[in-house]
Amino acid sequence: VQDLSASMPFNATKAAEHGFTSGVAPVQGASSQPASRLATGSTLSESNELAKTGTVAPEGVNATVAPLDRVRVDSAGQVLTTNQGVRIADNQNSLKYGVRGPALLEDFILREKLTHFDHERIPERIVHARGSAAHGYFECYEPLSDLTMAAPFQSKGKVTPVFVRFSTVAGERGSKDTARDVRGFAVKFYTDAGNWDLVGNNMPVFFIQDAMKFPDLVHAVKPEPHHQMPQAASAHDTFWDFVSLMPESTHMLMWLMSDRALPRSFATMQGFGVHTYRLVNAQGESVFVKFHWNPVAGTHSLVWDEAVKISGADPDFHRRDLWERIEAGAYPEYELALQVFTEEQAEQFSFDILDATKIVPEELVPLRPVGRMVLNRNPDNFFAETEQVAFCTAHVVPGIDFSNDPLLAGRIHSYVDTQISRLGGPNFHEIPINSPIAPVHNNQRDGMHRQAIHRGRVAYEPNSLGGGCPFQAGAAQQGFVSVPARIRADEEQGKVRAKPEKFADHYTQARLFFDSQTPVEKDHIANGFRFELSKVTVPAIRERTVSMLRNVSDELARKVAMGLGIDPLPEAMPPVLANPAEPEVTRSPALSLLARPGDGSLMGRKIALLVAPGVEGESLTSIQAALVGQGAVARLVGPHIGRMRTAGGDMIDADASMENEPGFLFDALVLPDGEEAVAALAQDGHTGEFIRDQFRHCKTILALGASSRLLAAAGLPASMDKSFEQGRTGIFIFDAARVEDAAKAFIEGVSRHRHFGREMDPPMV
Ligand code: HDD
Repeated sequence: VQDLSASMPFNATKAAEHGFTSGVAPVQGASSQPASRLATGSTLSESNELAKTGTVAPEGVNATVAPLDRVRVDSAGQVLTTNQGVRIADNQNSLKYGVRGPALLEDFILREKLTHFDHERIPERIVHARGSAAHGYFECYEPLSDLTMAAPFQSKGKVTPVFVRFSTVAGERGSKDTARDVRGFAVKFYTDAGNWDLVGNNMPVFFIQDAMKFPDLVHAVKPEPHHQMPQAASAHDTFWDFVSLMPESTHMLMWLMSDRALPRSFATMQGFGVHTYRLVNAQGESVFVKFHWNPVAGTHSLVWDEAVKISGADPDFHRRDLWERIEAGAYPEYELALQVFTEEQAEQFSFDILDATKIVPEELVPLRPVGRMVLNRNPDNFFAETEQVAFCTAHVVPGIDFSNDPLLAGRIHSYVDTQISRLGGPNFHEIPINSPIAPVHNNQRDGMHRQAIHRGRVAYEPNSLGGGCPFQAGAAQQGFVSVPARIRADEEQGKVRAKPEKFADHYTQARLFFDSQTPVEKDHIANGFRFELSKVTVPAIRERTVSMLRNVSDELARKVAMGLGIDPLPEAMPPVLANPAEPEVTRSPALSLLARPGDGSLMGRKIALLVAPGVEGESLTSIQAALVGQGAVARLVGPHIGRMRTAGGDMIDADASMENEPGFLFDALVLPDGEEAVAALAQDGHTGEFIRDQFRHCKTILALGASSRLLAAAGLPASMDKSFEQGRTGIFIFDAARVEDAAKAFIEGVSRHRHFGREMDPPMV
């Protein structure tokens, strides 16, 4: 074996395969630990097995991190090369015949660079194109082996690495985060028995009942084909044309028009598996299950006017929030809860558990918390991880199985299929973010971009030449065995294209949802319909939707009709099912967003402290310290960024300006004391906008000392004056000398998120 000169580029990964054992530091940063695949196993996933199986992941340590080291590249201190490892002498000029002469075809360095660039984009996801993701772990509370053999649930404290991608549905990859839309909530569990993807949404029901209608739904909601408008919005003719002809979408429309469609952040929304799945134990016994993710920070949403403004000032609002929370250690956390019920119970329900437009009310089957998920690490590279991650509902592990939900059946096909074109071939499971930690051995071979180098001559089974390997696991060795009878089949029916009768009850649960909302939430739902339908240009579609709403609530239908100038109220759309079964539950308080206020913590909340030259420094820094102490992000926002002098002569540094971070980007506002600063702020038109937006969006405002003048100058209604002092409206006025009391009252106000008592429609301010 010839010795490699220390001055030569050297790649330990490759060299080790050829028997070299020594050399200088590798060219690729990732290979600083010699990572010969042959040394550890014959497949990518195998080399990964032990490190990625997180038996223990102490808080702050992420078990998915280490195994990805084999593909991480860090170019610090490295020389520039081509993809073939050839060092590049000049990265500024193409090769020419004379400085003013023609460029030469033989310039392989230029051609490699441009060719690669030309192919840097891959097709975006047909839906859920806009997304953001994070690494984390799932920790099991108690063994659930009586219910399921699924690996993440086998022992108390068991930790399974996860990668979670949140998304909007309709918008393109570069669209805004704060569109009114469903949010995807897709979790990839890297279990030691293979990958399990729980591909859910932040709403527990769906628009349609059968996968046959999915392309129609998506074509209706996407920008209209002739002019490609509107982007990331359902407020247009084709969407409302379709859904108003599909009464099964009514229940989902209630959720979509509610504030659920405008989450404040990914950390403050629920997630749902939507379909009924099955849990299967080692004895092959199975029960039905619904999956729920509940955010520890509570559910919290934006209001529409705020969402519209945010989408202009910061289209990356949710992506930024997720990234910043994780960088700051305010890790998004969710509790996983299950609704478990038997087939016999399901048969008694007034609704069909195979119908994805129905929930199982929590009052009927309570939630059972089974573990928690913490997102504690941002991806290194958006494309490699967030873009290339491939979720598939077909990815289940022993212990999890499907129900006969016809929507789920279509999904089981669709996700794998879409990855093949999106990720360029059938080997997308070998992309590092997708590769399981469980070893992969089978006789599938070749295809685009194959990474594994399969050894030997056997790629078939049965075989004797390979010793019969890889061999079938069978049930005894945790091979996946489908639950034999998924639900009692009606043998007399044979093949049909039809639906069970209960699927035709389109309104009972829509009514349950609407009736379970607080008055504020009901108003927001009506306003959501009003806004969306006001963008519909065809009057018949608006009227048809109102006639559909009459089957849910006349109160709602009337409000919407009034907002659209529809008079008289149209007749109710004739229901498909004249006499639906009596529902078990007619009010479910758990369906209100306000039912889950969370732990009241200020972790991750963004609070603006307005500053200007001459600001009273002491009270300001004391409030700031109190907020930071609660985990809030307290930013000094001035007429400009940078340094300014306080009344006491100290220097402070403004993090943001009112121009670059307007008021609606913050969860709450502190106005400072200091005559000179207040005078300066009063001169700046941004101050009034800042205060008015905070007021209109019902956020907590604290005015210290002289700054109470700014509230009046901003034109807040005089009727509010009396309640300011008591803080009933979430507006607090304090003398700067009482800064400790002020901080206490303000923090309590912020923990309540919003003060809808001062909401007005139309807004007075
Ligand atoms: Fe879907 C993506 C969730 C119905 C077909 N879907 C996708 C994603 C989520 C969901 C979260 C993004 C995953 C990611 O972050 O990469 N989809 C749902 C839920 C549904 C649902 C909760 C109803 C219960 N979807 C659904 C149906 C079909 C699809 C009925 C087709 C028959 N969905 C897809 C897809 C996507 C997708 C076209 C686009 C990109 C991808 O899969 O990877 O295959």
